Amino acid sequence: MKRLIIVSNRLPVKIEKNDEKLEVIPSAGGLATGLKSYHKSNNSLWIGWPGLNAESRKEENQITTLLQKEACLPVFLNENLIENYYDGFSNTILWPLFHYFIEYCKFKEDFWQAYKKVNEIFAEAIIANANENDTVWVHDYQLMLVPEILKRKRPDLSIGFFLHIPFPSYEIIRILPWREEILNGVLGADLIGFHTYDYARHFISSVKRLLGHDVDFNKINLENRQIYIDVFPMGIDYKKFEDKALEIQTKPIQERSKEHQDIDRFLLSVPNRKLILSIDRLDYTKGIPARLKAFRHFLRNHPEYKERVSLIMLTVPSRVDVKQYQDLRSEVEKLVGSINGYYGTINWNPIIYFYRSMPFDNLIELYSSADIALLTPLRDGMNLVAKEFIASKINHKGVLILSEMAGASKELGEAIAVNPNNIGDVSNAIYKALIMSDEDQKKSITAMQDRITRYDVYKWASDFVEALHKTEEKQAEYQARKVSVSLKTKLKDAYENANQRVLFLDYDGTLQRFFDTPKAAVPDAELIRLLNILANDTNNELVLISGRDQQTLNEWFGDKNYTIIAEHGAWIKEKHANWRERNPKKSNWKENIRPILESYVDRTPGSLIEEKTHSLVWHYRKADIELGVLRALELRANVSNLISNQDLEILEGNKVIEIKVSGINKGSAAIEYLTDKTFDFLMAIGDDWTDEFLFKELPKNALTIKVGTDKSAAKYYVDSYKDVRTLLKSFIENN
Ligand code: GDG
Repeated sequence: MKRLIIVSNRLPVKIEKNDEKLEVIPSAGGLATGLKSYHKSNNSLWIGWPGLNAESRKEENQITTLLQKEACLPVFLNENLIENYYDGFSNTILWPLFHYFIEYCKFKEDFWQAYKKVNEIFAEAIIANANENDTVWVHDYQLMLVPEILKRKRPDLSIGFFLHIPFPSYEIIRILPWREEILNGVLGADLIGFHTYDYARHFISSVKRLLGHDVDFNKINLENRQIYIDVFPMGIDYKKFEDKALEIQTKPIQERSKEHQDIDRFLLSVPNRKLILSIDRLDYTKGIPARLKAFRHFLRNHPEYKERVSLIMLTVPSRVDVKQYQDLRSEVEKLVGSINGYYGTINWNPIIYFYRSMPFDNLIELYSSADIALLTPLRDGMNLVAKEFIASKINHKGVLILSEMAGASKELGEAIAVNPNNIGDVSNAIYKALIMSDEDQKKSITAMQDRITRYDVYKWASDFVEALHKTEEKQAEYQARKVSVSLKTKLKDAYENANQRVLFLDYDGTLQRFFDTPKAAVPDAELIRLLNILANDTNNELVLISGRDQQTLNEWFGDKNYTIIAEHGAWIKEKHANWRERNPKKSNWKENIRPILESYVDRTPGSLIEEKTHSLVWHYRKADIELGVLRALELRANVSNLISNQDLEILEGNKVIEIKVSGINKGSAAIEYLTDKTFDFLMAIGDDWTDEFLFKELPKNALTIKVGTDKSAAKYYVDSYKDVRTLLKSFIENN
């Protein structure tokens, strides 16, 4: 049976050594808390670092045995690797960069080497434990190279990757010295998931710009595979929070925990006292100093709230060995001290500060008792605390103030959204939250609860895994139609057994690779030799059928004994005959369209116009890819208005927009060519959608082959022009 293997830097539990005794303790952090519940109920295996450096082989074995009970498998890393891979590359390069804290990045080669090494170690551990066709789900920024290593070594595995932190804009990722390696690493996956559309769009844009891959909406077309990109906003274990909140609230007062009773007493000691809560790891991305300054601004501007409102701030120690985190702690503690010192009274501390983590029950007590959650990260992949606060509000009272820089803000539209950098804005939001009516609180809390209860962590995880299986099916369908070794033999047999063969071959992208400018794609000697041998066989008719202009094709192949169909069928030169225009039509339509295309050339650096007898073509292969696509859309809309009453049409090819006289296409040209001819072997090969006319119009028994991974009417697929050449070569080789 197929099994799911979850892979992340940390396991959902960590091993600690207390008094020489090994103990299993739940891990903190968003990924671990979120996915743990799904893992438990799905019979999966979780591979990750156990959080402790084993001192001996014996200890490693003990840890492995302890973790087996949790369906976990440890990856052991030594101290030096952890320092360079985790503290180093992951947390002083990728983490700050992806959260737009460029000034915190330290680009060090040693870090990179360790990151590569650890990713290899993880991949090896997966390979050693994965059965054939298992599903592997790799998590987060520490393991971005793992998908590529796995795909290379174990192509049978179905691989998903999910990034829990933001994916930054192209302008940021391009700074990274190892940007191509990181992107290629992730592209080993079959499905890549992000929390929000913005992150997905940044990723796609970086892949297009830095690697030059073709992207078709949310699908990246590599030469031999398709990779899907999608958005899966991570949810929480809603029921767990709701049930615990219910249990806590219905507990008789005397049975409540000491902490809970303290909170109750604190709130009751002053009439209408309010509690604001913030919970985060102590991390510079969470915007803690700015939040404190905003609270100070609020206290200054609203003295009427003296002794009536307190901010409980739980900051959980994190990455304590990294200097920026140590500096941040000092800054936060200084600010807390100065605010309490200035505004506090004998009976009241405006800020109640904790620097530690708390047991789950205490966390829920805080969530349920707080009137307001103030969550103001400067950047945050999602922010699960926001969702947990909402889920714990079983009495529908409470207000969420949420940074618009947190991924969660996309789903929690009813929260008070703030720009965390705008201290006045946050201070106003606090006031607004304090005076919000019960009715309004209920309305927004209920709306948010409805949403996050539906898309909880189980739904999130099962949606991802299901989408990954669907990708597998799509890949399988593509692979099934791919010209395999056995199919190649069948095609060769059919070729050899036939006496009257017709081969329709497109040129660019089919027989030849793409170049920056169309003129540069001159046929090489090897190709000419191959085509000549095919054409010289008296049983063959070789038809070059291309969108290219007639002059160039004539220059390149005019003296050969091939039939040439140029400009998508506007011109034909049958073997040994002269060129003939198929659908002569004279008009001055170009004079109206050319200036428009010229304006696009002016505004889109790198693009150019090509003129053919019956068409004008705008090429944007060399332009900035995103601008090119945008302009192509614009141009299409512009021109379609203009040509609506004329006998013209727009064709969109591979990085080209062609405006041409209508009714002329490769399909009709091929059919006309075949009239009165007999044949017992018909093959057509092409790469873009102008070739689809050909695939659709040819008789049913034609062997149609598409180059590339796009959806096609062709019967079979090959990956690239190289495979086309290999296939054709196999026809003329004697075995
Ligand atoms: C990363 C991304 C993304 C916190 N303090 C205690 C405690 N927690 C739990 C919370 C929550 C989790 O830790 C924190 O999750 P976040 O999502 O807020 O933040 P990160 O750890 O930075 O997580 C983040 C997440 O991955 C998931 O994709 O949302 O953007 O940065 O579950 O409840 N739990 C306990 N005691 C504490 O003191 N028991």
